[in-house]
Amino acid sequence: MRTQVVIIGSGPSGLLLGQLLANSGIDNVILERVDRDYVLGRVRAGVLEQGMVDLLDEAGAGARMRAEGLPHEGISLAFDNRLHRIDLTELTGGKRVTVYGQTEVTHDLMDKRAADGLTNIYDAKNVMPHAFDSDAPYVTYEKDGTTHRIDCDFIAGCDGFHGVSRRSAPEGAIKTYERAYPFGWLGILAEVPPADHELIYANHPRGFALCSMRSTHRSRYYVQCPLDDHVEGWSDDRFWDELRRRLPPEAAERVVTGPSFEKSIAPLRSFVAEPMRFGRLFLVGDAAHIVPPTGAKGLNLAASDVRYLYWGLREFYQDKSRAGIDTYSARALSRVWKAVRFSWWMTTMLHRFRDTDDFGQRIQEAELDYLVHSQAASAALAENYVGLPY
Ligand code: RFL
Ligand code: PHB
Repeated sequence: MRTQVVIIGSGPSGLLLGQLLANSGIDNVILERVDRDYVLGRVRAGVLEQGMVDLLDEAGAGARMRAEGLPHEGISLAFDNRLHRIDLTELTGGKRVTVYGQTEVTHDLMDKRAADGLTNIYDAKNVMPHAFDSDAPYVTYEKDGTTHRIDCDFIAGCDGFHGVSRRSAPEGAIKTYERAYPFGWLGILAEVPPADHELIYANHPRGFALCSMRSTHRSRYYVQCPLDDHVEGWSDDRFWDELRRRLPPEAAERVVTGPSFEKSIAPLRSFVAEPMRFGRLFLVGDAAHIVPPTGAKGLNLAASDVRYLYWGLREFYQDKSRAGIDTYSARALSRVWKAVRFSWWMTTMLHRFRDTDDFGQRIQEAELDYLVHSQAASAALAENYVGLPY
């Protein structure tokens, strides 16, 4: 088989890139290690920057998001037993974010791809990129006991943090930067109305908590927990008790409890691989970088990578110019590092660290106090939260 671009991974990065390329007449095939339902079973991001919203529209997959997504004009920081609202829209001259689950984004993109008759090969095992340092790269994979080969012009590694693409980069050509955090997030989904109409990020002596949502009747909540905790140790009752203890009374009394239908623990990590291009292989999204979820940036960074690569490949095919693909890595990384910094800062400011002494504690409190009372500091948070320009 031959195509122009082989995309490894059918998460949001791969699906969005594939759709934008196909809309521009650039042929592509997506290879995915697991099946469609497994991909759709992952519960992850919930907050979309305007750039991501615009890209979904441009891909032709934005209709349901427009109808069902919740526009949010602010967030609250909770500390010192009360809520402090940050007016994102006022502080950024009219910008806002959209609350719409990653599962729904993925669903919409998969439906669009299927409706357009584009090729998505699920259950592709042992996917392997080859010869990407030449002008004739190809990808091999196994399916139903047979090895297949796809020849192509380019390979897009959209296969997440544990994928094969980054591991295929020549040793010595790649440099990685990493920070692991000494705690995780325990998250639940429940069919109950959210505690507030906007998100609440809480700093509390017992640990961080986040009140989020998927719709007006479905809530997503998180609490900071030790990394070695197991979900089996967290009954729903224990979760709701812990959540309410970490929220100020005005929010805690509005928490509606109910049975959870998803519960998982995620580790927190900052990670960047440089560069994001190796000859004709490009790394996109989580394959190249991970941020802790505190800033809601992971999926949105995947979207900005996709946009830069899509522009670059379009220029290559339509204008016969290599300028876009040659600058892809530098442009993407410049935006990535700013989001890495923001997510690290939000994480540091909002969580309890085991080794924080009294001094560190006071600094955290002073930072939060300054943040909500200084227009300049609030504006800097808002500018980053709604998303820096592409
Ligand atoms: P994905 O979603 O991991 O998709 C990669 C796909 O590649 C497949 N794959 C392979 N396919 C073929 N061969 C192989 N060898 C393969 N290896 C892997 C996988 O099966 C998968 O289908 O990466 P992508 O597309 O780059 O998307 C990135 C986002 O998923 C991620 O950044 C966000 O979910 C991060 N994130 C958040 N981001 C936000 O922007 N806002 C948020 O509010 C937000 N909240 C979160 C989050 C991530 C979380 N977790 C669990 C990590 C909350 C949480 C709890
Ligand atoms: C979510 O709704 O899953 C969510 C929202 C905001 C974050 C992280 C996760 O910062």
